[in-house]
Amino acid sequence: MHNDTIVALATPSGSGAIAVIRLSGKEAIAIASKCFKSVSNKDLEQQATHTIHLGHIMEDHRTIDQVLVSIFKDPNSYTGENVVEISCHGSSYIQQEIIQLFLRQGCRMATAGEFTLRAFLNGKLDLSQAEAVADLISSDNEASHQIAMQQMRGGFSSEIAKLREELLNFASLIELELDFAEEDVEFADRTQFKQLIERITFVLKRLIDSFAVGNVIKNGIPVAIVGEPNVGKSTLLNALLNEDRAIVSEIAGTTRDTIEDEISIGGIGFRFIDTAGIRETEDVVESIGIKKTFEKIAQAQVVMFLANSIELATGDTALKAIEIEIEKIKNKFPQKQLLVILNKIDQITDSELAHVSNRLRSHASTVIPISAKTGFGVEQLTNTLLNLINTGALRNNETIVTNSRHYDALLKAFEEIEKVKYGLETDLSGDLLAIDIRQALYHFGEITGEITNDDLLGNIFANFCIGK
Ligand SMILES: Nc1nc2c(ncn2[C@@H]2O[C@H](COP(=O)(O)OP(=O)(O)OP(=O)(O)O)[C@@H](O)[C@H]2O)c(=O)[nH]1
Ligand SMILES: [Mg+2]
Repeated sequence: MHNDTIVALATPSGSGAIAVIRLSGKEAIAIASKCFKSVSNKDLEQQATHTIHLGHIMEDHRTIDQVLVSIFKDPNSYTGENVVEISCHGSSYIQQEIIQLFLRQGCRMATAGEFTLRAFLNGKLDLSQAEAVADLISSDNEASHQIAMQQMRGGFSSEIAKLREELLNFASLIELELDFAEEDVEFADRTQFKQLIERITFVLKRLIDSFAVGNVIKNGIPVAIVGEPNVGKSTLLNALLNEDRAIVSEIAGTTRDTIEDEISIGGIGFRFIDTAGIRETEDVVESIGIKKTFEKIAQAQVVMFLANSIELATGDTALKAIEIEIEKIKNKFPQKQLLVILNKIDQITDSELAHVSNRLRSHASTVIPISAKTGFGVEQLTNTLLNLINTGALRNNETIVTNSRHYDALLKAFEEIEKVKYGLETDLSGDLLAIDIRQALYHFGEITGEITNDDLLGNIFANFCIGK
């Protein structure tokens, strides 16, 4: 149990209409009460839990602000300790004055994530739920929000905890057999045990596979926009983002550095990367930009290759050159999902368009005609993007792993379970089997926090903001 009382600003720093300052610890209510004068002369310490009180924060006879104070009593609070939340006016000056006052009254400044750490240590949340709190705060689109909420409700950790318990049961039975080694008895039913291992393998596999989707959703799907100079890459970026983010001009080589921005489409975060047009050039700055373009393609999951349909409609030479370019990208980045986009179709005839797209379809499975300038076809493009991303698991509300620490522990648990499985098939002696089971249990425990150490906790909570 922590003896000190911590204080921090829970709302973002800077000024706003209202700010919330939070205290947690044994003395939280007592300390707040010393600095608070209720309008109806109530003594805070005598008030019931989950009540709100209007009054003033005072230092001696000086009034700092008029505030609302909410109190939550141990154990019915976020941290499981006495908690006081003070809603004050949101000037940075007032926030600082109040916090300083509480520090003088014996509070300590909270470290990053310390409120949630205390909630974990007091059994209010398990570790993966605590981590979901951080994800929830940073979620900025529907998909990442949905995943964080699900994890916070405990969906994924309760599944793991249940399997861990069943496994623990078998571990104890097998260890019990060891005590009766002379009698050669079998307490742990091997058939049932094998079935459990099958089930665990299935669940672990599904969770491990979900990480690919989860990771992408959490960080936004990187989409590189590439193509020759002047084909309209920056115009398309602006159309996708719905704002004038990149400079557009008729001069080839306008974009020299990469420009990135994120936007949520259909609830999924996409990170579009506008790149410098690829061409042979003597210009040093431009060639650095082009080198960067290739690096960006390497990082992207989807490559949108833009071509200027006006040029392609002029004849075979231009078409052949583009076909070679497309093949080059396919060879260089065979793993990437490639979309070929025919831009500027507002300037060509329908029959020209039919001819050009037919030719390019033999090189790429998806060819999308658009006019970045008028916005024609951009919606079809975003729909195609959404369909490319396998979000089936998300739509089916399945558990998705987004945290690399969990992923790591799941992989290790999987490895150990495979050993147990092999041990069962080869009639491995009980003592060796028990060791592998214990190892698997260890990695399960790492996820939910049954097994922790200070370094691990320090690492996890250091990524939180102060005041959470
Ligand atoms: N008619 C027409 N013009 C377009 C279209 N899209 C872009 N343009 C024009 O093409 C020119 C080049 O557009 P940008 O978006 O700057 O091209 P870019 O590919 O980013 O060029 P770099 O940055 O130089 O590689 C500009 O004059 C645009 O207005 C389109 O769909 N139709
Ligand atoms: Mg550009």
